[in-house]
Amino acid sequence: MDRSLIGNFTLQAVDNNARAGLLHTVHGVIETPIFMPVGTVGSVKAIAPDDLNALGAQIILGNTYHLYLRPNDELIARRGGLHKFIAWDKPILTDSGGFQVFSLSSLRKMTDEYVEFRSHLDGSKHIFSPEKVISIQRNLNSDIMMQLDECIGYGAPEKEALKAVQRSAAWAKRCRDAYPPHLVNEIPQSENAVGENSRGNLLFGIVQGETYPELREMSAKALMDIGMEGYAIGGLAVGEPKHKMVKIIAQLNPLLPRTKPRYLMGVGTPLDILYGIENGVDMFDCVLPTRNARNGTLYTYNGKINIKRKEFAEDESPLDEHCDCYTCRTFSKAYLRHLYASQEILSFRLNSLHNLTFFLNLVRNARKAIFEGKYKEYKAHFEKAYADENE
Ligand code: PRF
Ligand code: ZN
Repeated sequence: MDRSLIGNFTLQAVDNNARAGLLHTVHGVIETPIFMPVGTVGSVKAIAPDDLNALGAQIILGNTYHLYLRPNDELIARRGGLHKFIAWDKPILTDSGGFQVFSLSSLRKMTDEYVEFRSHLDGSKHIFSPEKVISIQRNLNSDIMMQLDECIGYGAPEKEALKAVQRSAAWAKRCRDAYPPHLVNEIPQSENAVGENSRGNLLFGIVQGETYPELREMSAKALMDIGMEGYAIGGLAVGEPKHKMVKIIAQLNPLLPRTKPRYLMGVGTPLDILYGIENGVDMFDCVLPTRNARNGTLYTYNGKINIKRKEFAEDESPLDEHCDCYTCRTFSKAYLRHLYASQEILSFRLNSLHNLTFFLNLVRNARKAIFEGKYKEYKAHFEKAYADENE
């Protein structure tokens, strides 16, 4: 049962299991399904807020782990919060830091109480507890806060996965207690508060359980008993085969409350996103568009290309005939190849603008297709164009 009483999500249309909705936050309403560009340290790499607005980005992601270590959440609070600090007045979601502690820091010590780690920047020692990551995220004033969770890698024995599920559930409860529903319902005095559905900042739980269906179900139910404003699916895209990932998402679809947003963390490729939407997921984030932009891998309507390739040396055509971004409206492939070969900073920027446009259009057009009842046909095109994609 979903105990959360807060009406922060409106389901507008469904097409089979694919959903279109509105997610209400203090800093504005987000149209779902949505892709969230990643701005780990408070900047989407090579892209200014003006550009993000031009691309139609509706929400970006920040990171508790990074922003706590540098420049520190208290400094950001003194600057008026993360929105003001980075000059972005639309919604921000922050990851809780647990996942980054695993992937970036060293010398971790994990107990049921907290995780102790050393900074990847200077080796200094720190502790994240559920209460601490809520305090950091409240200092940042992120619209969507994530619970502290434990994400174990693919291939862990079931006993270990069970322990992580139990620990993550206990931590979800402690995050909820540190940020109870009455605080969510306190509508803050923000000049950006939009509409009567606006609420305070939201807290999302994270479903873990590796690829064990019973553990996934146990994890989802524990979170729903606590009551969250949204439900994330964590612990996927960490090395498991694709069909196992899709199977877990499909399994969770009927279990999670229909009236709350679902967020598939750190996913993914265009096809992963389309499979997620097909199975009831509303929100996605991934570094792929920006990271790949910087190494010359560009997404187009007809598949991925590598701008390095010699065949583009004298190609006058735009990168993607179907794209309306600044890069595609203005420059030839020949010039983009030259900028890349010369390792010009402009190459990062133009390629990132294009790739982000591609991912934002991918979900924007998926939303349109859901309203029209044509999601299956929409997905079919990309299944063909991206048939041999495997990264
Ligand atoms: N937990 C958290 N952040 C995450 C993940 C997770 O499991 C993943 C897994 N794909 C990405 N980011 N807190
Ligand atoms: Zn483009």
